[in-house]
Amino acid sequence: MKKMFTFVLTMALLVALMSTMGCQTKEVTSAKVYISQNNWDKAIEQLEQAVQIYPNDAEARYLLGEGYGNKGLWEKMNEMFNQSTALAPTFATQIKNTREKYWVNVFNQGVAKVNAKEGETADLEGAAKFFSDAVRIDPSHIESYKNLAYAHLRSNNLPAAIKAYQDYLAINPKGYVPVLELDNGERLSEGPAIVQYIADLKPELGLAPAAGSFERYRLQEWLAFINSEVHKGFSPLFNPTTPEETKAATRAALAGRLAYLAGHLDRNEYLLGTQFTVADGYLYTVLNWGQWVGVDISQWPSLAAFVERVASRPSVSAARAAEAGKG
Ligand SMILES: N[C@@H](CCC(=O)N[C@@H](CS)C(=O)NCC(=O)O)C(=O)O
Repeated sequence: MKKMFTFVLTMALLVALMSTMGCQTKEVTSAKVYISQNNWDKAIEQLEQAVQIYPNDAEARYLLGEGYGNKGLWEKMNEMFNQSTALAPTFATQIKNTREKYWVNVFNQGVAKVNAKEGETADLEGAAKFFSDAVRIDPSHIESYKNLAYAHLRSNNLPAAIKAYQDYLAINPKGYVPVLELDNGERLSEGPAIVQYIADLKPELGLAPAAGSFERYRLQEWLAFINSEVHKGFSPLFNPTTPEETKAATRAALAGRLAYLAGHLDRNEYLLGTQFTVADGYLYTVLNWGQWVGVDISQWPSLAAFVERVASRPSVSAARAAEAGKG
């Protein structure tokens, strides 16, 4: 009886140990070695065997999804990712990050094809191919549809442009970015609402003053100003159909708003004083647009200094690196 008890206890301990140590099959172990050597063909071979032999191995399905992504097999990638998360949530964060990594990479390649260098012509069909891959990687990413519609439109493929635009409107009927989709499927649009939502997820960081405080209304005052006066002040300059005369008037109106901001930033480090908030992040983003549309920010030294100040924040350089696909 005592012997039996010792045996059961040993087995129970082994099982507990294996689950904490992450018991790994030999196929997954060799796949990881191949991955570290960047030999995805061999890794996929091992992982395909692993999912056959151990259909409930969430890690094998996650890694196989990554392998398929590496080969540009986006549907198979998503199938594996979905199966992995259905089995266990263990790899959910890695899956999210991997999908984002592939999306950023493919989306940026599409953008590079649209934005041809001086003397080159844009490769719009190549761009459309990248943007439709971006849609396949993550159908919830609204920017892919918008850019896909644009690439098709510029290459005069009207039916494809309309289809992409309809898909885009299905996500945000307002027809513009940004839209934030939450894990529960709820969608939130309008930049000022989105950034406040994000700030309130981590109130301890002080990215927005507490809701209900007077300072919170100051923040909203700035967000409204940036949104309707500065952000939307730039919009006609991005539109290739805007006549030059209108563009000149737009730049003049915008200069007035920027001069007002420069006066405030002559006296303050950040919009709300000394504390960096989401309004500064938003302002930094829109001020960066100047270089693309002929608005020279350096004519307002305090604005140029503000841009430098925000850019040198470690979280900002990390975000920019991630956006460029280097994070
Ligand atoms: N009020 C919106 C404005 C967003 C907006 O203007 N987005 C631009 C990109 S920066 C856009 O998607 N424009 C496309 C369009 O208006 O068709 C917000 O705050 O989110």
